[in-house]
Amino acid sequence: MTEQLQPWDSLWVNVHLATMSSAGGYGEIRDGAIAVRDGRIAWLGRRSDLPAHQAATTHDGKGRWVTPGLIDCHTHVVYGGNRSDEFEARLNGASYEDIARQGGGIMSTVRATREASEDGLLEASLPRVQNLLAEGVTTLEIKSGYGLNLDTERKMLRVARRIGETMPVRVRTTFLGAHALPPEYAEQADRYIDLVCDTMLPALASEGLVDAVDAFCERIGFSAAQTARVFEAARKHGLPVKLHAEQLSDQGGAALVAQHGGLSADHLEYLSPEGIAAMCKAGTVAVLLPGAFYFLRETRLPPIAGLREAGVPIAVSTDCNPGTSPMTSLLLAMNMACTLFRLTPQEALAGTTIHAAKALGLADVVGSLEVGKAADFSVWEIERPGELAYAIGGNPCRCVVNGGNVRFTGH
Ligand code: DI6
Ligand code: FE
Repeated sequence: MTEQLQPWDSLWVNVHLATMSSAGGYGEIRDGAIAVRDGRIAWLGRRSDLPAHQAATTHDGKGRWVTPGLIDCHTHVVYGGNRSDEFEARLNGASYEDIARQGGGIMSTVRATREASEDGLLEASLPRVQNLLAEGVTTLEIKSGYGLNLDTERKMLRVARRIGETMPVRVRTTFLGAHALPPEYAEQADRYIDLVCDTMLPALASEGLVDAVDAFCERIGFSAAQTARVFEAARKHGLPVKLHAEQLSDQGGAALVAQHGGLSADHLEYLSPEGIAAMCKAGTVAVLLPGAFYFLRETRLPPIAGLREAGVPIAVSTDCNPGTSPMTSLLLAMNMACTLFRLTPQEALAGTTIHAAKALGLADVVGSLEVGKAADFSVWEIERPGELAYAIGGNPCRCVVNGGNVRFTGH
């Protein structure tokens, strides 16, 4: 029997497809069909073109829409405790930078994360992951960065891996040891960077816990020179880099990560034209995080028009974290990207599918509905794909397929 004639494992009919495979559009196929074999998309197209082919299971999509599974490409979803107290302090007048300088902010989450057991940390993180998955997320990036010592960074990354093993989601881990300076290294940032580069990264990489390396290049984080050292260490281990860049000020971080062939530069409110040009040249994705913009009541907009003009791919993510974006809804992030940043709904959906895949180095594997890619897709009760970025609250996700395995979301 030739490869072609092997029966499909499953076939979905009576669906509309938003393939996201063509630049600038949804790649719509109305009254389409999509077939899965061995966890991959084996065929897709108009139902009227469906070849005669056996399928072990046929699903009636009831006229719903199918999109690529959503990809949340920037999260800190694994952490201990929460920071509702700081939310309150900020509403009483304190700034995020004030709180960070007083040992709160990231450090309060570091304390809670260090104290948690590995199982406790997993248990605390799972409800957040479940919220994301319920809205059609099939790929999730998870950063470390609330440990700031070897044992706790390892614990976070192990929890991230366990999420990928126990939940129906593809997880990519990112080592963010250079997130903040731990109190043990006060006034010794360079020595802490030595620890990150010479001890933590080699150990964690050799344990298979690291898929990419990130840093926080900021006045309250690390300098461009320190960030460059982290990137060089990543290169030694053959790991791709990305960066929290230009969130609160312009540190030239986007150009730096682009020079290192970085996957993405994230946040970007203070991105300069030089940064855009460098990202364009390197093919570095711009990851917009409207949840953090909203939660910090930032007013400076990322230079969307400049990014568009330069053709820099734009991704959108939750930045789910306890300090600046306690958000577990990627659909809300898409809505905010439209309302706050004036992305179009099509750009917002590209930002959580094909461009988010690129931001994770997974553009050949996921992010669009194409034959040969993983059968990761979500089925939605909507009338048109633009509806995903439109509604606030409510969850139109009815079913999710991960590597060909069907998961009903229970709605
Ligand atoms: N930028 C952010 O928005 C988060 N980390 C970062 O580098 C905030 C992290 C926190 O405040 O806990
Ligand atoms: Fe972040």
